[in-house]
Amino acid sequence: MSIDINKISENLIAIFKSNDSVLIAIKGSPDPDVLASSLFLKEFAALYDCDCKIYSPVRASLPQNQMMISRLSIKLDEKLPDLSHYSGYAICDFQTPDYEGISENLTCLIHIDHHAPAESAITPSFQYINQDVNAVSTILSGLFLLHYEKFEEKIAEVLGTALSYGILSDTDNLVIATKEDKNMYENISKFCNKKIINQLTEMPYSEETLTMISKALIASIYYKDWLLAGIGYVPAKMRDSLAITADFLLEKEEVTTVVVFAIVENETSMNIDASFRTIDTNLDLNRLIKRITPNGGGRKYKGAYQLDVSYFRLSEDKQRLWETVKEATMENIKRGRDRIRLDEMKNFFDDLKHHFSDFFTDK
Ligand SMILES: [Mn+2]
Repeated sequence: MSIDINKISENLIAIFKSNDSVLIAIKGSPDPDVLASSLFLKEFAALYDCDCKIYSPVRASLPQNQMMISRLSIKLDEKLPDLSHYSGYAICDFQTPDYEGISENLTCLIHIDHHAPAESAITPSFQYINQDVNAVSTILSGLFLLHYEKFEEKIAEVLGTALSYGILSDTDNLVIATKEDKNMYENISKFCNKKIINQLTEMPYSEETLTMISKALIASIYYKDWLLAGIGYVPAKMRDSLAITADFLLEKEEVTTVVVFAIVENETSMNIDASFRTIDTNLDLNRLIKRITPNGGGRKYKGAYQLDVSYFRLSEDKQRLWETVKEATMENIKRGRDRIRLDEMKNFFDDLKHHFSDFFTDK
């Protein structure tokens, strides 16, 4: 079934023209396709003075999805807003238009999907389901291409990027794409920001590394301008992923320094492994790490240490052992950070003192 863009366009425009505000609701963990579709609807509605909010109660779990949200500045509301402000809701990329907590109170105005439809008691004002495409982004790309001149250049780029990535993500980088998906991608990708798409699609991470990154994101705590993440037990073959995770966090989070640590183990040994990454050119990582343990070191921007704790391998309560390691490691790093800052300050005052004594002794 080819996409009847004109029919979709007419219907959506009529809905957005006759409604002042529509709630766009996302079900489950937001993926690129539903994010792109929801964002497109919001911007398209704005052209007709219809104000939309995107409601997404579940936070994105995969790092590339989180990256998509932050790079494209997609505003999501985690809390259900006051429904009395809305004249209806829209839902994309889901088998049914039902949404518990919303359907009871608001009319479903729009439902657009590409999955096999499931039974529902709700009849949306406009429903479009096309199973011959692999993404709602494919359908809405058609709509974008029909109206792209109406969008501001910056918004057109954001939408082009989001929809391109939505198609790529739902088609395994076009591997399972239909002719329609490929055609739309070819045209929509002309509007995308190539740099962002590359960052999103070329994340060279394995499934295991992605799991580690997700764990680190959940476990991370902020300490002043630092971010610390203890991620538990990690098999020895995954040791390198600690550094990759630290790199990822440093790029993504607004901190100067990141430390990711874990207990790295194999059959015969157990080590506390910590990986440091910083953008602070003044930070002497080597000195800081050497103060925590002689079994490590650093240079500009990177550092690491390993501490052999094989002795504790026989401990039966692994959870308790990790809790102890985590607590002690956090404390050591926090103290290391504060101490080095104090040293830097002391050096600064020593210099100042010299400067003044030079001044007074008239050297
Ligand atoms: Mn989809």
